[in-house]
Amino acid sequence: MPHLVTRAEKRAYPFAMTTSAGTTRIEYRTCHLCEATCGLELHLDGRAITLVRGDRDDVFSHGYLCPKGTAVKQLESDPDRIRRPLVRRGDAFHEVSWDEAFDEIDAGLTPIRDQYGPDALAIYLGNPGAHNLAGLVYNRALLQAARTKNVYSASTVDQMPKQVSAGLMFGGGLTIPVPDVDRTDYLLMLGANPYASNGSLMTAPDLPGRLHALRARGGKLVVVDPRRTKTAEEADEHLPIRPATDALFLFALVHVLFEDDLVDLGDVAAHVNGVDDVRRLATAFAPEVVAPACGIEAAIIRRIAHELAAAPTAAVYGRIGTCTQEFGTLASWLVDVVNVCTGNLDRPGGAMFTRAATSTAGTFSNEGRGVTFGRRTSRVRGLPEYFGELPVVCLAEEIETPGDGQVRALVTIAGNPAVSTPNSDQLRRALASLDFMVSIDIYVNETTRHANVILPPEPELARGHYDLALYNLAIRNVANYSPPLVELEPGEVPEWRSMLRLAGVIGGLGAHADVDALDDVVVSGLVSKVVGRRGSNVEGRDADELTKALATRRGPERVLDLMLRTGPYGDGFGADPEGLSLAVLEANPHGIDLGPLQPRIPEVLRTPSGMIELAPEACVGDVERLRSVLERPLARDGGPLVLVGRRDLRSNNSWMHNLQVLVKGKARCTVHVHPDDAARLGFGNGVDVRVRSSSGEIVLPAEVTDAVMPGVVSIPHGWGHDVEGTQMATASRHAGANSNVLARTDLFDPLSGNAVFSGIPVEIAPV
Ligand SMILES: Nc1nc2c(c(=O)[nH]1)N[C@H]1C(S)=C(S)[C@@H](COP(=O)(O)OP(=O)(O)OC[C@H]3O[C@@H](n4cnc5c(=O)[nH]c(N)nc54)[C@H](O)[C@@H]3O)O[C@H]1N2
Ligand SMILES: Nc1nc2c(c(=O)[nH]1)N[C@H]1C(S)=C(S)[C@@H](COP(=O)(O)OP(=O)(O)OC[C@H]3O[C@@H](n4cnc5c(=O)[nH]c(N)nc54)[C@H](O)[C@@H]3O)O[C@H]1N2
Ligand code: SF4
Ligand SMILES: [Mo]
Repeated sequence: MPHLVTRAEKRAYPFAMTTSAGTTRIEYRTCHLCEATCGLELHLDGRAITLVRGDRDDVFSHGYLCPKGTAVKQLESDPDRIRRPLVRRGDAFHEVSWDEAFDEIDAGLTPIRDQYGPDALAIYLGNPGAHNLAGLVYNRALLQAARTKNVYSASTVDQMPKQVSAGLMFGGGLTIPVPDVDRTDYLLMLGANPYASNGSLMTAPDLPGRLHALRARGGKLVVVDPRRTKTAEEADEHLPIRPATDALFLFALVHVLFEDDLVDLGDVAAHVNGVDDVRRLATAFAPEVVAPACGIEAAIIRRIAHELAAAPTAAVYGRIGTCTQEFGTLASWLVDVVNVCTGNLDRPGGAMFTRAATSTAGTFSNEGRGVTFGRRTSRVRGLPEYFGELPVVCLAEEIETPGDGQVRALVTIAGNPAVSTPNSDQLRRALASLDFMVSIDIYVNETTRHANVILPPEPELARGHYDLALYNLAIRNVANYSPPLVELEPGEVPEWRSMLRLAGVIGGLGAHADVDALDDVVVSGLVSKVVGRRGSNVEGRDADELTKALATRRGPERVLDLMLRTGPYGDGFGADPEGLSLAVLEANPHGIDLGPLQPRIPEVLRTPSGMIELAPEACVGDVERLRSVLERPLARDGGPLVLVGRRDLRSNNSWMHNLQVLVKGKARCTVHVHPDDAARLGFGNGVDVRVRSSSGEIVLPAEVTDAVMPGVVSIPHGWGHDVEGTQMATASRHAGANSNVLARTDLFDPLSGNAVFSGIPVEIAPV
């Protein structure tokens, strides 16, 4: 256990100083805006943020922050934010009381459910919910109350392929190894741009600094990306790759590792099944065979394989570019196949498993049950469920297709599917046709404008924060809790309370269910589970005793305290007086560093065999499909141009374009086109072009640049704010165009149902 600040020391916080404007308090809080979990130093005058700085004493971020972090100030005070519940009458929204809002919801949802059954209600959970304690703790209660199979989330436009491959290989959908960035000698990074995005499925504040340090200590960074990104520019080597061919490239690496006798499983050797199957499958993917499709020379592929094998430690890391493509699961799988084959899985400097303070998986003895998919299927297309949710590429058709089980009502929480998911034109029509819709959100935007009722969360600073999800994927074991910094004002309701009240309506308890009683049910369920769990640090203890010990807290904090205390570093309610609890985190406002990652195999594995499954059946079965792309023509040989996305440092998917500080300057929603392609198509820089796919078309300015490889065009997602009926004045003035009008619902990764954003065939012509 590291040194913990004592309670007495804690009383020194927050210190205050007086300014002409009043009293400025200094408080510390983890930024909730991306996966990097930076510590912020906030200067507050009453409720107002007067200054945002990086918290230099934060145990993980050491003072780093990005321009979005400072924009918390503008976000909290944005005049367009919804502060009170809204009810739509015709095209206009009206503020109502919370009771009126819930009466409206009850009157709208309950008859639909009574008449058509639970599946008539769909639920869509968006990305900010993964950065929000309320969402992480209470989404489940809502889903349990709903009992609908129509559960959708941003996961199937994001990381579902990695969850599926991790589930198949290691037995758990979040058992995802992360690159040990701080100790590795060699990092091969595919489909990620942390200089813009600050890391994903790899929680690490200041990745630019950490990657710089990697190189400064003599390590090597290789970036595989169709675009020359900032990360690629900062790397030792950039390998432009044709979109959606990562699995071919990775298979070729595996091919060379076997062919040249470089495979060495290292310490995990005794825990690996399927090595021979992988060897056999890789024979078909010699570098010379895949090189034309990938656009990477065979000699380079061979060299990279040798470098990976020779490096003292190395890690392969793939992110969104490797997931949102038609071979997302294969690519995600092969990333870890290479990690295993080079002996880098589960060793310092390689790809390792985090041991989060709230984790349960792998911290107790348990027979692995592995993962099962397809327990339910979508009604129209029969696509299988993954980890309890259906692919969001099915959502519009489930709303639009008449018949038994048709979706007639929708709840969205912290999501903007109208912009963030494929075929936006179709989804827009579908949303408009719903009988009833409820959203919990901070804006009237492209999605929530269709809602009958919108419920706002409390201000960010009025709630506690703990990155329950992201700390599971951190490159160090860390824990940091941020308490609420301001009081709720009359009329403000915490998001968790709205979620439980909504769960009450959906579960048939009416509009006025006792939220505190529902919360007690949630907690008693969790307590009885953990005392019944073999190997837990409170196994066999009296549930009432634990519940009493938690009684001073409510809501997400109570659940978090339970998770911390029964987690791998927990105090076990007295079992280990030195252990973690929420009180200990409260006394440590800059967080607690629980140390570098430690090897966790075999304890982390939950496959039925208890082994790493290097050749899961589902992946093996998909290899033939991969071979078929070897025959596809390239753009220069008459094949289509293909579309990829891109992210910008001052953006956050679709929802931070209403902040002037982040959108000012040159318009960023442009299509990047390589000079050769622009010349062939006959247009120049700055010209408006029409980009068309089989699902729709958009018009936006061309930016001719060799930062994108020939045959590939790039458009950022999350734009297109020029639709009627939204209330985002700044975003509307910087509208851009919605690239997901071009994304198709018939293009997805068949192993995970994940949407395809990389490699969509498009046509471009000047307007
Ligand atoms: N073409 C293309 N499309 C993509 C991607 C891509 O790379 N290319 N990336 C995909 C990825 S990785 C993701 S994660 C998805 C995101 O997909 P979504 O999560 O559906 O969309 P966001 O744009 O993140 O919208 C977040 C919503 O949450 C609201 N919000 C913000 N804070 C809060 C809060 O505290 N509480 C509540 N209740 N609401 C809040 C915002 O107003 C907004 O409506 O987009 C995907 N779409
Ligand atoms: N500033 C900012 N930060 C963000 C977000 C944001 O919108 N803005 N979104 C957050 C979210 S929700 C997520 S999921 C993360 C994502 O974090 P990252 O995964 O780092 O996402 P990107 O920055 O989009 O980088 C993806 C890269 O993949 C490349 N690419 C596209 N297709 C392919 C392909 O087929 N193969 C390969 N090898 N590369 C390909 C793209 O050119 C792009 O440079 O970022 C998070 N952080
Ligand atoms: S990198 Fe992410 S967590 Fe850090 S300040 Fe920027 S948005 Fe916040
Ligand atoms: Mo994401």
